[in-house]
Amino acid sequence: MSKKKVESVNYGLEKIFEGAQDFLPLLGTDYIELYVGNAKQAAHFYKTAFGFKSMAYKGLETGSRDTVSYVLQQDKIRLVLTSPLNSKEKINEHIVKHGDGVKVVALWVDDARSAYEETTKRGAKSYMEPTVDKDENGEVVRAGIYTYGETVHMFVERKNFKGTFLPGYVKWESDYNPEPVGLKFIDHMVGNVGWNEMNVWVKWYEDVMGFVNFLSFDDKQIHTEYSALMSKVMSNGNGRIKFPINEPAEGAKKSQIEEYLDFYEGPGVQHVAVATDDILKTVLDLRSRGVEFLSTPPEEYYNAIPGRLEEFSHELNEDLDRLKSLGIMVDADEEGYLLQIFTKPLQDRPTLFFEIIQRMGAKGFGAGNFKALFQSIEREQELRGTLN
Ligand code: TYF
Ligand code: FE
Repeated sequence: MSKKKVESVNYGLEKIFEGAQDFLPLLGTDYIELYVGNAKQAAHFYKTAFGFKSMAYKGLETGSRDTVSYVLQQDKIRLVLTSPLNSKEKINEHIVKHGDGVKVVALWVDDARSAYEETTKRGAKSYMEPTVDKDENGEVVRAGIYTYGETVHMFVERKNFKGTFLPGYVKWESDYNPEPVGLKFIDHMVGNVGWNEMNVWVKWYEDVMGFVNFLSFDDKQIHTEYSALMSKVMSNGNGRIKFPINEPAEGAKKSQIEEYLDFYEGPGVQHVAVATDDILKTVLDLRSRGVEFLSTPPEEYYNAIPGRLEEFSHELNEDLDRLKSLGIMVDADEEGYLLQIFTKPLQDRPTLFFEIIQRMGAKGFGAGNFKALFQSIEREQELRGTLN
């Protein structure tokens, strides 16, 4: 099984490299923007709990009359928290329908006009035509297309800009600067889509974005005694951007994906996975700051770990008892192992959550942990009365 996974990894990326040219070269994730009910308080939460730093701001003081945005940063990760300042602003509709959630997954490009043209001519629905914002620090070109639900990919070209974040923002200096927790960059971002829609979006990422299907998990692999889902991981040509896409599958009880779709009222971003190179420290810090994680897998799960690592002849650098005491999970494949843990939802609706991941050579998504993970999620669903 793992053998097959590795082959599909190589096949996918080679297909792109052999191809004439990547029509959508992506340099990385630029930022993630959440629409939230109270950006000021959300910014305080992401600083205090997750160790993000104040970076940039726009709002009434900078002449932005209708919206306010706080930009936070930790290493390569930029998080933008945006709220409306009056009832007429369109953002209200998004918040009323979806609650707090990810509106924009912005991608860093060298040429935003070309990215927009190449994707819209392949069928992408436009969100924003190429737009140039300027100030004394230069200019940024941005253009946006819709992906699943009301979620948007914004292409950001910032090669002629030296300022803070984007034109129109001021540097946000704060006297309150909690220590970072060691989050480095975004490893992947997962979308939940509707029943039987996974392959529609797989095709969309192939046709419109030039991505390839890098890994697949069907409901025979991803299920517990109660619920099931299917997932396909899409990757861009250089492998920097990975977007798994989930759809619910029929099970004895309600799939966690269906619960998400009910509460988000449609497709959207389910989780953002952030990489650390010291997950023991990161999770200890996060827990001490009040971040809540899904329940720790049972004894039997941890008893099986040494065998799983031995199967692939990997030696665990971390102390298993410490991993267990923090609830961190371990998965292994031919190439190495990975360590991961999942937060509870970060707002009252059971929608968006974070994953903390440390890759020790493994390129997978923790398939060996799916069962234990989904059982932890089901324990939460049970408490919420949403398993039926
Ligand atoms: O991104 C992934 O595929 C893993 C596993 O609802 C996962 O993090 C898959 C589905 C899900 C939660 C986690
Ligand atoms: Fe993940």
